[in-house]
Amino acid sequence: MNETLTIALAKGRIFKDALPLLAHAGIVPVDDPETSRKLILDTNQPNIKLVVIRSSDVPTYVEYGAADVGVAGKDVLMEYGGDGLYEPLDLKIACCRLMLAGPVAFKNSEARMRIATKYVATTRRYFAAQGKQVEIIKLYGSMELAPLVGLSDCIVDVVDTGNTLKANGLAPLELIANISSRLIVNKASMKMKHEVVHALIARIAEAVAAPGILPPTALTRPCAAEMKEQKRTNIAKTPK
Ligand code: PRT
Ligand code: MG
Repeated sequence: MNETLTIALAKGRIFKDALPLLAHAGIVPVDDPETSRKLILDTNQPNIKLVVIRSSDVPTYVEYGAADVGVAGKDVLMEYGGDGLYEPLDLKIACCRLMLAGPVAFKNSEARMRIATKYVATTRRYFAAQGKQVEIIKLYGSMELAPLVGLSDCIVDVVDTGNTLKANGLAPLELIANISSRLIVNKASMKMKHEVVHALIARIAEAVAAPGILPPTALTRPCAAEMKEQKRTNIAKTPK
């Protein structure tokens, strides 16, 4: 099996959490992306390379075939949209919740709400489905600052422990989606590199299901099954 395979990953939490899954599939990077300046990392397998890119760029690389396979947060995939990718596997890593959040005393009145977020398309879809008109302000980071300086009423962002919200006097208001990272596959690679891609998916699926391979944090975070059913009323009461 000599086909080459390129896997796109973001450094940081996704890379860290994906490492044990890749290791189970026999793939170990030779370089550490946190210390290396290389953007294409060799692995112990000569035909498998890792490209380390911004997490929001992962779907683009995979859809256009610059990478065969990638790992991306469901938040990023929801925002990216379209059906240009296969998403065969929930990796249950980098779990968090996509939430509407706002000042602790915020009351959602009839007035048109102003929301700061980097998830513009997802936010628009979420409120459109409720028949609500909102004003959306696109930001690229530090969303939590926006309500504090009067830029917006609320924010839509991913929340993990809730500590960042709390530290800024904000509270979770509505759960938009439970988020975990997904394995995504280029459509042509799924056909043309069938054997190697399917073997990889199978090994990684095995690792996700096996006890003791995912780091404990990935399992104890809120994408664990019990949180999936949690209603938004509970969420508002549970800063965690
Ligand atoms: O940081 P950069 O702009 O380069 O890109 P990125 O933010 O997309 O990358 P990264 O590595 O920060 O996140 C990659 C993916 O991890 C996201 O797409 C999510 O699917 C997932 N993830 C899981 C998170 C978090 N948990 C998380 N807590 N992504 C971001 N955060 C941030 C959040 O934006 C907020 O600022 O952490 C802060 C909140 O954390 P708590 O623990 O205080 O609630
Ligand atoms: Mg980040």
